[in-house]
Amino acid sequence: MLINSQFSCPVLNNKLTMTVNFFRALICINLLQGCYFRKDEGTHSTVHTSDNLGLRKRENIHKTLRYDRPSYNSDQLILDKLVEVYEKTIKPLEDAYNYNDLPIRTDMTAGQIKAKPMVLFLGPWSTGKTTMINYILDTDILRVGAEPTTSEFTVVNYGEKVKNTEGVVLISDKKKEFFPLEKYGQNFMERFKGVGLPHPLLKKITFVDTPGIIENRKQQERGYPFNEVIQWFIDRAELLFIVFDPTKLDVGLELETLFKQLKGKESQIRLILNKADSIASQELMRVYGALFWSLAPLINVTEPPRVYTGSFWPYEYKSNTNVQLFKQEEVSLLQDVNGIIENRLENKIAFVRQHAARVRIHALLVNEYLTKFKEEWTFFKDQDNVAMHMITHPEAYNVFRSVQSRQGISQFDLPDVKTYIDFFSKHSLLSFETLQQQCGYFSGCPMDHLDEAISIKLPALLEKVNRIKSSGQRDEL
Ligand SMILES: Nc1nc2c(ncn2[C@@H]2O[C@H](COP(=O)(O)OP(=O)(O)OP(=O)(O)O)[C@@H](O)[C@H]2O)c(=O)[nH]1
Ligand SMILES: [Mg+2]
Repeated sequence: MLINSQFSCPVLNNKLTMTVNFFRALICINLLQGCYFRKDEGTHSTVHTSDNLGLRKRENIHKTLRYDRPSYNSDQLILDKLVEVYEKTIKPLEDAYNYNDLPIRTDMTAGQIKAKPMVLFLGPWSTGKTTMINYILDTDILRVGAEPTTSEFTVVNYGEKVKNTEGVVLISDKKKEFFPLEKYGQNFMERFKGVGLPHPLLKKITFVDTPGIIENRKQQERGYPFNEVIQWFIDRAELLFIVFDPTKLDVGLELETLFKQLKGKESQIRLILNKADSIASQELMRVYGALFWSLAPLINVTEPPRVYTGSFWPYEYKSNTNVQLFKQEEVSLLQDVNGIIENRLENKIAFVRQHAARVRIHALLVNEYLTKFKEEWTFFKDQDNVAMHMITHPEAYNVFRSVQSRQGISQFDLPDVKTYIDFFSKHSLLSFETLQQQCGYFSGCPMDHLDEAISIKLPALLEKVNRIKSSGQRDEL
């Protein structure tokens, strides 16, 4: 790698020869500045500005992110246990009621449970999403540019050396987290890729870069279901950075669609007002207000999302700007990244529990349709007609209301009628068994197992995580 790469270190700004690079590497290591490899100039679009700014120091990043954090044996055991709970108590009902064929979300696999936490970068085009990933990882391997640049969903993962991987390869391993993306077809596969980098942070976390949103272009024109793919990543990401450029805040229909898709993930969203040193402080305040004003109707929570203001690229801050604030904001943002590494197990347990609750609602609903069908159908009525009427008019049979009142489920957690019209067009209502029919003398009832997982097993696992963490007795791997 040394032969093809130019070594770049933030503390030393000039281009030097290979020999000199070797010494720079030593100096960098000594200074604990952490130096990673930049590809040769010319093989990527450069991000140098006409201002010819120098490179900034990276102590903040290194100090905050603590790359030397160990991995623990007990973490692996907890994840194994979580997979076991999923496979024994949730999956049987998923399979019995074809949960994965619901038009709304979310598939789950052992690979996803064991996957590293994911940080997803979203937002309008050319706001600096890719530059930000390059900056955090001290590389310039990902292509950036002033025009719409990223056209692929790009997974940035750990690799012993710099390596590009095609989407088909990422998707082909059934045991890995990206396998379910196969369903989005060949066109998407061509717009999906992986980049491996030898950066220690990537042993703990995965970054996913996304194509920027372009307001005057319909996302459908991309040749694959862009919004569904985005939703897949949104559902799985532990942290979502939505990046804005203060010089071009255009909040239009496409961004509005994106915010609708973020429903339920509000606590994991961070808005980033990037390139903040490219405008004067007073103007920045105005833009900050405008951003909130435009986004307020799109975000349905009482607590406003956290906005980070800064300039997340490797060049020095412009003079006469609020450098101190930007540096503090950068530390806070990196602490959020730290947080999802620290809370990986808790988040995974919550993710599986939320999934279990959705599978439960689905199973209860299908069971309710079936029960009502059995009450309604008599020998003299046509089965298909009765089923069809029930599916298209569930309100006439109190299907949703019964589930809601008997099971204490919030109205907002119930899918809509249309979802089930779609679902039953794929699977005949009469092809399913009721929950009761699935109970076995020795094996018990699948719904009881699921309830036990939600109310006992998963909370117990969470408690165990807290106990292990607070005891401080964790075996390093
Ligand atoms: N002044 C300034 N410019 C930046 C900053 N970050 C990125 N840029 C520039 O903004 C342009 C777009 O950067 P990208 O990283 O390609 O933006 P992106 O959001 O990934 O764009 P798409 O992939 O098209 O969605 C490039 O010319 C960058 O050099 C920053 O913090 N300050
Ligand atoms: Mg990009």
